[in-house]
Amino acid sequence: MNQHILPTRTGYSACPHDCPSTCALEIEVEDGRIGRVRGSRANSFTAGVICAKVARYAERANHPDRLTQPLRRIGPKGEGRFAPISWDEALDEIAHRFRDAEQAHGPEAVWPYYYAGTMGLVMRDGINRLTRAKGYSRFFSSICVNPAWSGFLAGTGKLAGPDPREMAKSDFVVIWGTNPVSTQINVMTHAIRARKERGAKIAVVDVYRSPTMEQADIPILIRPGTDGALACAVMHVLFRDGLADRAYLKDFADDAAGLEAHLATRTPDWAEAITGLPADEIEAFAHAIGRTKKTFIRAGYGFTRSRNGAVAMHAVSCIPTLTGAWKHEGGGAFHSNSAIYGWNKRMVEGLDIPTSARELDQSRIGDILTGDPEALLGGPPVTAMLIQNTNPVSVAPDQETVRRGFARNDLFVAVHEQFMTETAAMADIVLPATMFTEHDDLYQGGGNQYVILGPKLVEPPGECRTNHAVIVALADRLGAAHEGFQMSPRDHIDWLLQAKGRGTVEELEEKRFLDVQPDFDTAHYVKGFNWPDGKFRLKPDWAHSRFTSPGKFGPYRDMPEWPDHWTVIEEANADYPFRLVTAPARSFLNSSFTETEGSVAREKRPELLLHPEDAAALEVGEGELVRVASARGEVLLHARLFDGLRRGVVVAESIWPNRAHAGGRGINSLTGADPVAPAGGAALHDNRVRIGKV
Ligand SMILES: Nc1nc2c(c(=O)[nH]1)N[C@H]1C(S)=C(S)[C@@H](COP(=O)(O)OP(=O)(O)OC[C@H]3O[C@@H](n4cnc5c(=O)[nH]c(N)nc54)[C@H](O)[C@@H]3O)O[C@H]1N2
Ligand SMILES: Nc1nc2c(c(=O)[nH]1)N[C@H]1C(S)=C(S)[C@@H](COP(=O)(O)OP(=O)(O)OC[C@H]3O[C@@H](n4cnc5c(=O)[nH]c(N)nc54)[C@H](O)[C@@H]3O)O[C@H]1N2
Ligand code: SF4
Ligand SMILES: [Mo]
Repeated sequence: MNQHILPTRTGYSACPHDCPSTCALEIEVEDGRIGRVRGSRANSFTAGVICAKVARYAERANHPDRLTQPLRRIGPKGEGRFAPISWDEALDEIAHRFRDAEQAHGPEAVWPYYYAGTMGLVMRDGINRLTRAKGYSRFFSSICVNPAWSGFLAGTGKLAGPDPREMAKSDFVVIWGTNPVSTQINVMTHAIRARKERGAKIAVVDVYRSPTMEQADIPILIRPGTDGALACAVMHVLFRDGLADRAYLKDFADDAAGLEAHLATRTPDWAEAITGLPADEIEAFAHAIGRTKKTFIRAGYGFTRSRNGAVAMHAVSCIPTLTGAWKHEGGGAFHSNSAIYGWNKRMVEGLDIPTSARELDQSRIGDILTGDPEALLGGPPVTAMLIQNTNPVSVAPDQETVRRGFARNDLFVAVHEQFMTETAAMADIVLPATMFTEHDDLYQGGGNQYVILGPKLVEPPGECRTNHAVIVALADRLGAAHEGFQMSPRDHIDWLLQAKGRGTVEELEEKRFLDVQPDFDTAHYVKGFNWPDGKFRLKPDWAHSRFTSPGKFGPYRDMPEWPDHWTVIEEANADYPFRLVTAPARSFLNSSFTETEGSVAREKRPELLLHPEDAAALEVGEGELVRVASARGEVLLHARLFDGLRRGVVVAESIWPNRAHAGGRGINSLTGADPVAPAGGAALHDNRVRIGKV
């Protein structure tokens, strides 16, 4: 091949992956391919830093295993044999099978299924336009954010908070139930700035000595699912030792006296018995929080992936209300900025098309595909699917049921993917998808405040097409009408920007990104929280959760009326004496990057972190293969002896494909799909298991 046909240039983009950091990127383009990827210095949140897996993105984008042509299954389902077909044949077949499904059972038999493999607003959400236009079963997204978001909303009333860059101006940074070194590296940039420039201490609350806890000044190591207890004991000490800001509480909280009375029995000793964290460490942690006005709590998703996760998130968000930290620059609690964008999604999602079709729960895909009448909401079976940007046959809980569902011969599945994932391998038709550098899209930061343009920089390999192109082509064949199908991705971006008064796509092209951070008073709730009386809800109204979902989920009627340790978690018992957490692996991103050699080489093999004393009691040695079983399934993992855990707690860093494990079953064979109260979602880190020698 000729070298340097085209000169090297730098393209500007956003990382499209499902990560709160949403980094602004600078990408070298050479000979029509991407090369090195760097974090933008001009973007004050990214601040020139990105994670290692995206820095070596060329490995993923230019990978020889990328899908480049449409395929049709030839062997039996799941065997993995496919033959190339043309795009027209593939699209005709999908349209034909969707029509058949509709004729046999009505439009709700078709279930378009997607998630956040790309976070681009056009490519991710456009599938909903087809769903609405055809009256197909709607998609209730639940797997990731619902416990966290419903928990945060319960107190503040709004999913936003202090500018995440203010962490650098804080005097005490508390990283609670997130592992940013692995999952959102830029949080560390700003936290470490506070340490360097202000001598701030960094506390990390986690259930194992994560790569983030390795860097903490104050490690707070607790048992899984006990954050509510820790938060309550902290607040007990704040009230008891005169560290609560009573003037602030009077103006900005609903019922501080009620909470104080409730917490009287939530002592550090009480919490020690639940969390495993010694009472004196709880006292010291509470005093550090109470005596540092500028305490910034960065609350993550990890600690909410438990059956009591929403209650835990709410309890943590109460802490700055007790201390009044919200009112200080560098103080308060931040979880997500999703409420600050306010896009009009009418064109992208076809929101003006009326539909009363059922909304099926993403996390319960196993129950849905195996015909559970309750999960099907009393409606027809699902017999046809189009899947974009997600890999349920690795990532969905209750994997044994999921795999049985996908094995059904009367289920037609089309998967639009970049790689032959485990879900694509179960499909009837596989369509090759573009990557973010190969299409136009628009991105918003979850953990920051930037709107970023991600323009097409290179031509896709082979016959790859965008999500938008596939949706438009199917709409055409299926007779689905909406203006959004006539628009290009660039038109959609322009429409989204203009509808919100954020200029045009040309203007954004010049600027690359927009900082839409709300002003200080708004971000810090200086004029009150987002309720009619402006008061933070210490006593949340769970029955009227502000989270928009098609109803209430899980045992929401049993939720405690005050912040508490809610015992609904899967406590260990005699049969299943260990608590398992399935924390994300640093070099993978969910199931993405499990296809790149660089990431696999770093992660090595699927392992179970096991306390050496637990290992000794089980007579398990370093590296030995162990059988880990829950009530839902079992998996074989190599034991890695690790003392950064409470005894009785084990961690498996994930998400490896099922097929990467001896025995062919992955970590989600152990996890459950029963919904978390009150807004749904999966308790992926809340599992009781037993461990045995193989
Ligand atoms: N490298 C990498 N980055 C990722 C991802 C990935 O898979 N890999 N996934 C992306 C996605 S989709 C998301 S949503 C975000 C999520 O990012 P985070 O907010 O960081 O959430 P989790 O990754 O689920 O878990 C983070 C930490 O929570 C801890 N944890 C688990 N249970 C408990 C508990 O009960 N209490 C406490 N205090 N801690 C607990 C885990 O041990 C883990 O260290 O990360 C994104 N970034
Ligand atoms: N045990 C356990 N299970 C978990 C978790 C956990 O912590 N533990 N985390 C959960 C969480 S938080 C999440 S969000 C889910 C995420 O799980 P997934 O949704 O499966 O996550 P991703 O790996 O981000 O993306 C899936 C796929 O999208 C594809 N993709 C990317 N861009 C495009 C595109 O433009 N077009 C098309 N058609 N495809 C594209 C990628 O190739 C990838 O295979 O997993 C959940 N499952
Ligand atoms: S830290 Fe997150 S947003 Fe930034 S490059 Fe890595 S995966 Fe993408
Ligand atoms: Mo997620």
